[in-house]
Amino acid sequence: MDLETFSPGSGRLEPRAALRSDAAALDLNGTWRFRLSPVADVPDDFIHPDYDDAAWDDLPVPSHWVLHGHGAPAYTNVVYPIPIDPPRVPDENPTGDYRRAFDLPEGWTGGRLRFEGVDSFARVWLNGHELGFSTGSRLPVEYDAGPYLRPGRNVLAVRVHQWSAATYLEDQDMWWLPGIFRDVTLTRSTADVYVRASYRDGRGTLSYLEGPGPLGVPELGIDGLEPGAEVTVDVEPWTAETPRLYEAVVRGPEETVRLRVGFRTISIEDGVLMANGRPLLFKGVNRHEFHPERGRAVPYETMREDVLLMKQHNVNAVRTSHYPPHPGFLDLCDELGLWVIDECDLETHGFGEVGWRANPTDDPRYADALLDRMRRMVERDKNHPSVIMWSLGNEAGVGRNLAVMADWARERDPSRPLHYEGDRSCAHTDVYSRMYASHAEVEAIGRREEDPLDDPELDARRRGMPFMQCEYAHAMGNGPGGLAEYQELFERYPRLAGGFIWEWIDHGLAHPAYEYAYGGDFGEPLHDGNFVVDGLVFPDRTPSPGLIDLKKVFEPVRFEFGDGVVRVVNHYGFTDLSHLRFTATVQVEGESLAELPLDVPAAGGECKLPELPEGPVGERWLTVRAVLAEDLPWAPAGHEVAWGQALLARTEPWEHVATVAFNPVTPGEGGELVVGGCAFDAATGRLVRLFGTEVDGPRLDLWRAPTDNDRAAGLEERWRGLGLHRLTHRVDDISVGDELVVRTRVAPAATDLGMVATYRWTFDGGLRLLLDIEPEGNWRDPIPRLGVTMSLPGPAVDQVTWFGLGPGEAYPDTGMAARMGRWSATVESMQTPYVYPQENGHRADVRWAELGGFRVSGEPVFGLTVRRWSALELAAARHRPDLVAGERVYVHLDLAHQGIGTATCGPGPLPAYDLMARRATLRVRFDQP
Ligand code: IPT
Repeated sequence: MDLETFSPGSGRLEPRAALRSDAAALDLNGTWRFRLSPVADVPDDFIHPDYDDAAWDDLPVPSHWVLHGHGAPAYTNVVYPIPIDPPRVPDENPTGDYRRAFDLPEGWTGGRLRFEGVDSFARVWLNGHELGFSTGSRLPVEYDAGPYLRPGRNVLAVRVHQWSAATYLEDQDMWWLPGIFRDVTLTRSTADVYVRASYRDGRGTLSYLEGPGPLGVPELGIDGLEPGAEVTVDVEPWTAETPRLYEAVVRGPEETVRLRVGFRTISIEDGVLMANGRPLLFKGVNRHEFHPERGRAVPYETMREDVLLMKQHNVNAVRTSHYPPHPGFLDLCDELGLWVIDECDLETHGFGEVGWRANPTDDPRYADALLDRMRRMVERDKNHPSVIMWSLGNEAGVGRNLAVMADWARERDPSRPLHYEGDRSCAHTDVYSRMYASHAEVEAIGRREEDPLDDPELDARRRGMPFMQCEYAHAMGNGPGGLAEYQELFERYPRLAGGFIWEWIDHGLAHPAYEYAYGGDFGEPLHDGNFVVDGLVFPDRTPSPGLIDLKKVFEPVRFEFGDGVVRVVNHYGFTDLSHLRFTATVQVEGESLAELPLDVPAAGGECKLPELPEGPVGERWLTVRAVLAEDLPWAPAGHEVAWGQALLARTEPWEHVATVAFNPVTPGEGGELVVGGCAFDAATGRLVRLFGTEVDGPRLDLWRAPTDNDRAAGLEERWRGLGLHRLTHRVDDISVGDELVVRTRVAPAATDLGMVATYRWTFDGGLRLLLDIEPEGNWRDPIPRLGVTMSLPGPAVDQVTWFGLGPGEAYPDTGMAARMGRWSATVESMQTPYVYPQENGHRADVRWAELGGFRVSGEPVFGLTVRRWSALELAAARHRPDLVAGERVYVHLDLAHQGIGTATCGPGPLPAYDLMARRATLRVRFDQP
């Protein structure tokens, strides 16, 4: 067989919609027999029904063979793992032979073999007869099995090659995972149905374009609608917020087909993207299909979990990066409500490495294959109300085959705009889409002040288009930072239709030693490391802080506080607030005093706050929350949708601490200076005992374990270059009087940059530290952090309770989800387990914290991080299991941290979040709890 053919397949039936039919179907998923060969050129005697496969292995279908002990997965982002020489492929071409015997039910005749997805080149035989071959891994294919089916036992044989001419079209940033990874069925369904359901001002028009018989929608009184006919009736519209579906039934001569119809109209008016006549703002994510054990063979329950998690985190849109998903996913989007950009299975990114020479996108020999992919996607998914845009593909450069795809799609489905990011001229699209544009550029585009294209006609056309970021805010590791500022722009300029975060899930594969593996962990000679671990949820779908922040930033309800009032602003696009219940809670020092219901009109608006009770003295915060009033299909009643906080009364710093007579520091035994239960080493001035507990530090510290974003921004290199991870400390002066003053100079070797750090200790029942920091020399680069680190014996700290922002981590440009309150956590649970370990777990704006044997309070606040390993150990770790609790517990008390940004792809932190070396004073006080 010619693997190097440009042809997308042979023997295949015309593509058609994924439908629910009552026609008989045989599920051919399950245990197949399997054999892997390292090369493509293997005898094909296995196709015979009587071939003895006893020596083969079992393999589940759907699955990827590399995740079942045959070969290994490999990860590359842009680069091809094979030489770029289209359409040629290497002789080393992992080839999986599959066999499956099945019994045909009594009386069964005819049928189609349907494969929902095979990665990558599949050749199929039934009872020794060849049915054909196919490419297009994430697209369905059907063969007519009828002529070769026989009563009783049948044997299906499939040969799957990993590499073929089609490989050049599938260079998405993901694991290379071959195999029959989606469902296989023998079905007697042959029907295709095409409906279009539009909406305008309370009326829905159902156009029944194609189908095998009359169509009815009983709920709407529609009956006997013939193909080619159209009807307009009163309906409720479909939106992602109100996913109203109507069940339609098509009665054909051979089968009855059911589909769910949603009425909605997508349009572009004056350069604004609209749904049902109202502006549509994408609060989206890019979703790859991924499961840590199963790769892209994602179980239905997992797809459902994705949709539920998205809905619960205020996400309203998905781009199916970078291929059509399992059809079941789109059913879930219809049902639970998500706007979908359905993307074709096309990416040729690696040609960018060779100046786009021989890019298939511009090679007429590949035209059929590209058109075939577009057709199979559109035909399969054309009836989904959730699908509101077609995307031609991702990162496939420019070329004439884009026109072939676009022209056909416009003709076949004029109702959906076309998307493609890779061609800046937008010659073939209806929306202007970019990825990772900076805030400044997004703003310029919002004002229609972007740099012009060379071609004035194309420029004028593009300037009239809505703008979206198909990818922005790269969620790799700690981050992304800058979300709130993007959202603010999207909401300010009508031209901006929002965007899609890159990306939904970390593609970390479950691994016995590493917990989660990334590129290189399977010995791949060429790989892109942990760039595949860049999601809003961890591989097991635990939300990362990035997703929690995103939920806050995407909130559909906002609260603005005034004197005795709160203004509730509805940010939904299509619904009012009647499905929500509102409450107001008052907390003093994080302890709830009262929770009162709040009456909010369905349209939102200004509400008087209820009489708030008197209570103990302390910092008082008001929290207003919007929760679901009743169960919805995607979350139970009580689920929090939005919240806001306002400070009602502050306390003077340290006012709650009783002042006692000042105690002078006195010389103790063994060269110690003793005060209360605390002691300092007389020679170094270093605190060695804190209320009876041995302690090392606090000492000035500037280092943090670089984040992926720090690395990508070039900061790690500069920080290491400066030596900020290896500071030396020199004591210049110690004076003991009313206070203990220790003057030090802290600096890395090999530079004249340094910081003069002066510690002033006093004791008044509590131990009070005033640390003055003054940079010396010409500090140019942002520094990682500014604060102190101290360590104590591990068992000294277990549970941490703090009053400040929480419960999760927060950095200058992240942590929008952190709210003021009193929080408690074990040291273990204060760690954010990024798959690639890095700085994490910083709690911001902490007023005070209790850590077992002592309490630390700030004047007014400090940042708190507590770990069972040092920042150096954290920086050295490569996988989660590398982090092992040591004998010490490290407590970092910070004045400031460098921003996070999203430089792994996109801009670094906005300038306001750069931490420059500066004169600063840290004030903290330690007390016995
Ligand atoms: C962009 C890709 O479209 C996406 O698949 C992913 O690789 C992402 O980057 C980074 O994780 S392309 C890049 C050149 C901006």
